[in-house]
Amino acid sequence: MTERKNNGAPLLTEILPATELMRLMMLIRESHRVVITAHYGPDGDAVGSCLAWQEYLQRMGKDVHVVLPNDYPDFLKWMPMNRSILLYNESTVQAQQFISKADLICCLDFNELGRLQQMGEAVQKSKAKRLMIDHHENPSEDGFEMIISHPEMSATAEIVFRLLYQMGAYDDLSRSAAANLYTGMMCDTGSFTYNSRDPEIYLIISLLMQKNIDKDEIYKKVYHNWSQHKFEMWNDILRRNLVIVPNRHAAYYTLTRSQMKDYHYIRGDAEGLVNEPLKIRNMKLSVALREDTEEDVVRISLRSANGFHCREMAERFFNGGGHDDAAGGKLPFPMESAIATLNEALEAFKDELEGKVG
Ligand SMILES: [Mn+2]
Repeated sequence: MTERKNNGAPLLTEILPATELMRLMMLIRESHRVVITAHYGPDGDAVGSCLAWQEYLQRMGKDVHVVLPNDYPDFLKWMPMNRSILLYNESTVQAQQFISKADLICCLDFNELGRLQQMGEAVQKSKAKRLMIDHHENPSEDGFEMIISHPEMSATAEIVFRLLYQMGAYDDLSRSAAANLYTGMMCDTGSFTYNSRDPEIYLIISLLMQKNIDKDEIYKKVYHNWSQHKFEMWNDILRRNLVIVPNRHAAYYTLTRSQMKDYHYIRGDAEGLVNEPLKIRNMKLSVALREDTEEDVVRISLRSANGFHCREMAERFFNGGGHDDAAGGKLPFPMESAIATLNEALEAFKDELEGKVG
């Protein structure tokens, strides 16, 4: 097989027009000390895109630190280079130093500084220029030197790959960075089962696999890595806590701190559970109401299908937002009032929910 170079005719549609590409490359060239960050409650896409972007900037000779607002799930702790990540809530002083000395802060996988929670203030105070690379709808224009926003893309990792590819950095991309990018795309698409219709995604996967990543092993590490407690918790919640509202094609469940304690809950244990009720035929909406383990809030996760889009509900009722079919938000304690708010939301959207399945 001949070696593939990306300096010939492009295989992928270019993500940036030439002028924007120049702007990005100038922004990188002019910076020396870079902080890369992602949203609070980092997921596979957040971690994977930060780490791959870090590798590129390091190769460009920059002094780079990935600083995340708080910890990420244990099932991602095998990811190459993840040990270099600094957590703002645990190493605040050191993190603040990196942030205040940075001349460029790259904000990956989120669309407004509020999504950094406590870390947002430090980022706001820093004199560094800010670059957003993200795929959430409606990016805030405020406070960013440059915004690379592509809500139509599967994951921030896909955007990062396309940027690297267009900048001619594919040949130097390491196996580790390829694994991180693959993990990001896999996690944000439920292993390429949603938000993944663009044929070029599979071209990208092919290009990543040519870096010798083991995609089957990555799947196993992320998804078949459960503790027995987690398995039991999922079964019990679905059996005891799940409420199905058949005429509304909706389902919801609660998860309280005391239940989490019973199941030796660790961060990430409930991730993905909210997708389960959508396996019921014609289901349009699934909602999880989970007491946060760190803040006094009830975190709401929404997933939708069959023609209903949950984002507007997240915005109007749960102080949140997100994608059309995967959104989230939060409400103050207690759980009972969160359930009451959910019932109001179900009532407000009843025409769409009760209507014909799309
Ligand atoms: Mn993402």
